[in-house]
Amino acid sequence: MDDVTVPLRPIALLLFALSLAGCAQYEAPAKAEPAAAGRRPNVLFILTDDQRFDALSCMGHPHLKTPHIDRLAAEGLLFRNHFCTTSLCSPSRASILSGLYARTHGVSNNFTEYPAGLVSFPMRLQEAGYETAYVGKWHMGEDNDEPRPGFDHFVTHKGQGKYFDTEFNFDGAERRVVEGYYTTVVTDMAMEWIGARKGDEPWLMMIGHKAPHSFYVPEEQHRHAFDDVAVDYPASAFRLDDKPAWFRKRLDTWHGIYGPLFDWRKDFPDRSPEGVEAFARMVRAYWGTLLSVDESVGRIYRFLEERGELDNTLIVFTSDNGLLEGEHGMVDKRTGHEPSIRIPLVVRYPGLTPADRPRVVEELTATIDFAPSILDVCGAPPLESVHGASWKRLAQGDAEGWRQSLYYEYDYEHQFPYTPNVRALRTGRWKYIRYPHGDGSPDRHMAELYDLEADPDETRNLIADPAYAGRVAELRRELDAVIAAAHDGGPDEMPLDQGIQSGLPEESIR
Ligand SMILES: [Ca+2]
Repeated sequence: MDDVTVPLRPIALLLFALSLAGCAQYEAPAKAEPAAAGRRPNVLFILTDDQRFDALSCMGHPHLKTPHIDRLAAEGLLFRNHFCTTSLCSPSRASILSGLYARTHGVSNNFTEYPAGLVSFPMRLQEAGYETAYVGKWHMGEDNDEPRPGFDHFVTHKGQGKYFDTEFNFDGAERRVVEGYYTTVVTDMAMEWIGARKGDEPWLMMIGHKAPHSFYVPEEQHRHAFDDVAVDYPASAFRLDDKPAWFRKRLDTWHGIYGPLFDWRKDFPDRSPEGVEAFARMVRAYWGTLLSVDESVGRIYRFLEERGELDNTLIVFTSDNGLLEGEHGMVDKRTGHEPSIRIPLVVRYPGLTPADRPRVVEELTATIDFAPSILDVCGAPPLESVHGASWKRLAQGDAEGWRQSLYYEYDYEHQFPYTPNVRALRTGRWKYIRYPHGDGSPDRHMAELYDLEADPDETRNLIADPAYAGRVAELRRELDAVIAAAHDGGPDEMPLDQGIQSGLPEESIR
């Protein structure tokens, strides 16, 4: 086990987080503090839904232009190696709020409420005197649109919401259909609430976008933005010989490239070469929804600037999980592969990094780091126990002793039987993925090993190569240790893997 692998020891990590918070309270303000030093920053947390790490022009996307999000990065921090610890909406959202892995917070699927007694970072900020609000997709508790603890103002809807004309519940007092495009509507609501603040107390605004979640519907002006871009199935979709057999079983399903593609293909499965056109239309529509998100970021940036609050606001732009766009023959997420687990993170706050001195962070960071980081930056009391760590010091150039590996977990869902149980370890260079059956018996699916330095697209599975047997054994030992620590020594319980199924999910939960 590596000495500098922070997440392996929750108690040491807790002490570490406490010591950081202690420093934040007593240290002299850094030179980079804005003029309003001493005043705690506002927090604007912008959460997109299913945005993969490279769906930003500042992360190198060849077609999608996101100048407003890029500007945040150019004036702040671009985290290039940021990950979710479970690639699924509700579990990941609960990890963002709590700083805990899914197994510990207990939201292991999309049908579970955030636990009533579990403290979140918004609750801590509210206790510390922040005015707090949440607007948009919450999605922990499929049929519940009522207000949740920790927020003075709470506007959400049941389930996934719709790209147009969603019915929102306003503070539990009124349900009303708000006409218009979802991204614009939640942006308006957020600015209205921020605009009503009198400036006496700092505020937290969390915006939960629907975009770019399926079923992708771009705004009218962006509907044809990518019509001229040629889109093909990725090469990795046709290199499945050294991959686990379940990849091939997924190909024709709801989550495979030959399946219905979130209704972009009407006749399926379709393995014909012409079938790629439906796939191309789907991918272009996904990009199109993100153009509106970028415009939303630009509107709020200007709004904060006009209010004189831009430089005293910690702006966080991120997503709950990534998305496979045909890699390995897959669509959707849930798996341990890079497009599924790696997500965007852009942060702007001159109190961390002056706007004329932007910084790129290469260290491995994760959803479980948000709660400790935001509380640390705001000088609020930390949560008692978290699996994540504060990246405040990374933002200031101190990476000493930072984690060298990340744990990834996903539990098989009988409602979406297209991905096995997943337990994986991602280091700077290596990724090891295994698929436990769920009853403690030997794994029945082939595991995977990738050298991400030589093969960032995970095209060559090295698991069966005897030259890597020692590497596999080492990564397996570390994964077991991380799992034991993440579960506080308890058993790693998970559902039984009932295999890849071909049926479609229930219509109401798609
Ligand atoms: Ca999501």
